Amino acid sequence: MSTAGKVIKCKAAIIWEPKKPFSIVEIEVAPPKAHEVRIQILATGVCRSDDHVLSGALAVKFPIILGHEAAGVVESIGEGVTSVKPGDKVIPLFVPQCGECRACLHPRGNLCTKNDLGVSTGLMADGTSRFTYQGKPVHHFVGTSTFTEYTVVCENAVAKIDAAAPLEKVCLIGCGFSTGYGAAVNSAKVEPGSTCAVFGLGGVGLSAVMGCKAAGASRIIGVDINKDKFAKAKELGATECINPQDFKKPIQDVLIEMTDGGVDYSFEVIGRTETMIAALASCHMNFGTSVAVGVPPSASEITFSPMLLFTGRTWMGSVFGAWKSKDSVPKLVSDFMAKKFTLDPLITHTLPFHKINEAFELLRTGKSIRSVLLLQNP
Ligand code: COD
Ligand code: ZN
Repeated sequence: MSTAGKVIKCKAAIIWEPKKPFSIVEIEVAPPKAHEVRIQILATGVCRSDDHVLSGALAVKFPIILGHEAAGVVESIGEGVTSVKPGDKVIPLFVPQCGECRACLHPRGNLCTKNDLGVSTGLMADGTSRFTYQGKPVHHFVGTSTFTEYTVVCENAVAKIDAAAPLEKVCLIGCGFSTGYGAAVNSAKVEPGSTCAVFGLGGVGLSAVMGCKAAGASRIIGVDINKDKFAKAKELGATECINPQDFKKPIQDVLIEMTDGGVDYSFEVIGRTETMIAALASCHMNFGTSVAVGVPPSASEITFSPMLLFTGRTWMGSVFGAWKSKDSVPKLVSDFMAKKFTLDPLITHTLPFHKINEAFELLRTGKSIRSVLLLQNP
């Protein structure tokens, strides 16, 4: 029996307040309004940014359904939706693409103004939520909310993908993979033969390593305080890996020495102000470029010597790998299907949805790269 137009009761993982575990409860998901899409989520990755909300580092409104790296199937569509239809395989987009704002129209832009990052409302465009628990509204997260069997997103925030794509893998294209890989190929535009340093070898950092390799970098130096991350980084293209704790001098001095004056491209993929400065200082003082991918805790500030920039360095940020999301995600999925890159090494754990708290524990203890939670059998 079709569920279109009806309220769906399903399981979702709710966070009631920071520093508390997820509780899986039955919620009600309202039908999609005009220009909205209701999706059955089948697989969702666990990303550090979700954990940033749990730790209190990212400010949001509670109660909330987190999750932003997922894949599923369209259950029903609201009035006026033309780009997807029920039954389509899709990936929700935490950076939407409205196609009309200045960022969408600019050739280099990708941070569509319809996003709900930064100061988040936790609501749909009409200022209301589609989720309720025992009659009370529950907030959305960055326009996606994927830790639920069903979610509702704006049509701008969903991309139709290849019907043959394995959802339990391509869900990573919804955040981690695309963010890191795009930071190298789109934001930095790494050139063949160049030298790169990637600070932080989590799922996003390893994807940046893959991007550097795909772009033809001849030297890729991985930097992490957890040496257990080194083997995988090397498997994916790092030519050497270093642990800042093994050196007495600052890591930027070590990198400058190792590379005769600094790397061509450095990437900060941790989300700490100290490592942002270290990454900036470790690229060549004149022609080096440093890309900030990690977002530091809300309200943190950086003090640094302007000399770091006066000599010619470039310092830039990168969100969702600078991809225009709705246009690029289907192409990235096609590239994955054509074996242009792999996602398997990034997925260290696959768990049923009810083990969500365990998946976050694996992330916090540094034991996982990416855990993928399965909501049904995709
Ligand atoms: N020096 C070197 N390495 C360090 C240090 C340090 N001082 N501290 C931690 N690390 C290492 C950790 O050992 C770990 O291996 C790695 O850094 C971080 O990896 P993860 O697995 O914790 O994180 P990822 O890869 O899932 O994500 C990291 C981001 C920084 C990209 C992410 O948390 C983030 O800030 N994203 C914001 C960007 C964004 O677009 N957000 C919206 C949706 S993600
Ligand atoms: Zn993420």
